[in-house]
Amino acid sequence: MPLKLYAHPFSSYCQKVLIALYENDLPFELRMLAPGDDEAAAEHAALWPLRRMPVLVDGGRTVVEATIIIEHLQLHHPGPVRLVPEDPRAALDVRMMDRFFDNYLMTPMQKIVSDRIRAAEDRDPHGVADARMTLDTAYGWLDDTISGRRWAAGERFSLADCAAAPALFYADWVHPIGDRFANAVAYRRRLLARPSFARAVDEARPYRALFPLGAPDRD
Ligand SMILES: N[C@@H](CCC(=O)N[C@@H](CS)C(=O)NCC(=O)O)C(=O)O
Repeated sequence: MPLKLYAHPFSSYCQKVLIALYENDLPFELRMLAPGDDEAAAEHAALWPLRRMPVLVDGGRTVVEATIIIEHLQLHHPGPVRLVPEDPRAALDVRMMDRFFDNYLMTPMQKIVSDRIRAAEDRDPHGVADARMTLDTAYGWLDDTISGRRWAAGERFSLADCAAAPALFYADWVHPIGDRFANAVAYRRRLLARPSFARAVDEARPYRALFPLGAPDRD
């Protein structure tokens, strides 16, 4: 039975998993969660009442949370690119960086985006200002940490880079890194050049007009 992924190509967390699938050329069926597709939405809600995407269905098993989906793929569908190192110490470094990207780049980036979708009277300017401060601090930490490293946890592309790619991509759209942090900018550029992420970015291009803050004319 093929892997089935409930996802949308423009979603950052879905891209995180798409990168992992593309890295190892794993075949899967995309069950697209497009606005207005009530049937796909109902299937998704039945699988995961929290209605977050992506959701992976592998045989009889439903797997949620992008990181766990990638760990699941590593365990049950290993390919030539090992995204979670075998050595537990190295794996811990990768998981730490993965948590960093989800918690301190994805989360504030999503806060800024979701705030823009709200009606003007429901907006949360303090929350958005906090999110921007978190991004600034996270950019600075990343800039120091990534210095001398090719990928997030060292020389090998990993789960942490799957998290980093869409997180940095969209965070820079909502709160530009600018020229303050050259190492972080160069790392973002390396991620964009990675074929798995370049493919995910290309597949999401048709949806750029939907970006609530307006997509910049680059990338
Ligand atoms: N912690 C989840 C977060 C997933 C998430 O936030 N997905 C977003 C899309 S990028 C979503 O489903 N948004 C729709 C919603 O919030 O209703 C994960 O790691 O998979």
